[in-house]
Amino acid sequence: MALGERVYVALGSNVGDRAAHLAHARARLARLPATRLVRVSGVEETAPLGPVPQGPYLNQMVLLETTLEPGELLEHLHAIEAERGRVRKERWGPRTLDLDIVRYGDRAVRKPELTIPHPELPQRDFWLRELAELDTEPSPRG
Ligand code: A4P
Ligand code: MG
Repeated sequence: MALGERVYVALGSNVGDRAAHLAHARARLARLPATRLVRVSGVEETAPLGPVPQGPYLNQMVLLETTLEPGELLEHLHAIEAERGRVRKERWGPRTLDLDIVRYGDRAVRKPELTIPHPELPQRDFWLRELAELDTEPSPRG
């Protein structure tokens, strides 16, 4: 049974044990209140985007179903980032864990602290690939 909105959350890490940061995020997202972790994309290593010199990222996207409001979900995402020691220094700089809301059902949000759909979506090939992967029905067994 569908539970709330279909929400796509992007995971990114380029500092420390990147795979462990993503695994922590997946485990925590699966345990959020009023939320179900529906599917996860493959993990992909990507060259860093943007003006700041930094190491390569591991990126992944997950599909959630949730009845949380976007602002509530964002608070949970910030808490999970903080658990991995995320420090906000420069925009687009290196980070242990970044959790971005890419899409939230069909909703559009334009607030200073939250823009949905994420404005970088059309520019990020790996996000578009991961979205397509999550939207492809798993092939039937056999
Ligand atoms: N915020 C606004 N909209 C959203 C949203 N849809 N989801 C606000 C999540 N947060 C959103 O973010 C700054 C503020 O954005 C948050 O407090 C939230 O209220 P931040 O995480 O502190 O800073 P940031 O991540 O540096 O900025 P931003 O604009 O989120 O950048 P991105 O898009 O996260 O880009 N290269 C590769 N290969 N892979 C990456 O994943 N990521 C970035 C950061 C740069 N280069 C990368 C990657
Ligand atoms: Mg971010």
